[in-house]
Amino acid sequence: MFSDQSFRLDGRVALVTGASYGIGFAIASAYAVGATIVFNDISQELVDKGLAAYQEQNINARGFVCDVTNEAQVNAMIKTIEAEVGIIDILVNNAGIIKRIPMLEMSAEEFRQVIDVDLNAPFIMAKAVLPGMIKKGAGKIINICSMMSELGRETVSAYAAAKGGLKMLTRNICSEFGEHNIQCNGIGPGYIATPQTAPLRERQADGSRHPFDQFILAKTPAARWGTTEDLMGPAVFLASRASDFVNGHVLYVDGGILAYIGKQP
Ligand code: NAP
Ligand code: GCO
Repeated sequence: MFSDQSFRLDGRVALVTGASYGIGFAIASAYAVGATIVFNDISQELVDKGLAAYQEQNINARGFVCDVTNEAQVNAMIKTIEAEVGIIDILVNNAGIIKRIPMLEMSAEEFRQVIDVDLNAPFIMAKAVLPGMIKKGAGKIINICSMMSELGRETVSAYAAAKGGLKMLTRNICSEFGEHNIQCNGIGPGYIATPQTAPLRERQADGSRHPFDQFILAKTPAARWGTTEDLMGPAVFLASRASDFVNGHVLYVDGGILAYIGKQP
């Protein structure tokens, strides 16, 4: 039966990767209204920074140092979480990197590094949590995709390849595990003001907006950059019972970019 409880996450265990700050931190903070929060990041320094930030919001989060590309580290972390916190109900694959390098200048090694964090790691993470979810008969996996799951752009070949692949991994996890009452969906953030996009928003020497900043404002019907708060409601929806029949979908939270041809001259 539908009620206001349908959107609540009480009693759930949510693991958000790379969630010391930025989009992951915002999503975990939204989940903390009902769920127990666990996060990881790549270094102790970042985990400590994250723990302090959660504490400031009165959120009692557990933080782990874990490189999401390292299968042994991931499996050890999941084993500890399952033993000490509980089976993971909600996994958000948020950790990601970008390298903005023109394709002809990009080395194969640089390309591989992006694919490793943005595509191979969500596979490793999902593989580690799925057995627990199958045992429980329920689970939510949310992959943080991108505009680049749909669109290309100069300098982001590896990122676009990885995020396009992540969209298809999302559909495949849905296909393979839907019968276990496991939903795997993506969120495709538009251009969100975080440290990852700070170089694209830097003010020019004369105080004017960066040309890329102006380009994004013109491409976005909402005429602004997104905030990390903009992702909270969609992330809660996809983690909650209200979305139990939504599977293999990417929810674009982009202020309308994908619907828009761009400002007419
Ligand atoms: P971000 O700077 O990309 O934050 C990601 C976090 O993941 C950082 O703490 C990062 O650590 C961590 N991380 C990187 N590699 C890792 C690894 N191997 N193992 C564990 N953690 C690792 O900031 P964000 O902008 O909040 O991005 C979050 C996600 O949203 C990413 O997947 C990104 O691609 C996606 N996204 C962002 C936007 C946007 O406009 N900002 C739009 C669409 C999608 P370091 O700080 O050391 O790198
Ligand atoms: C870029 C940006 C994007 C965004 C985001 C868009 O250089 O074009 O960094 O890739 O971060 O992923 O959805």
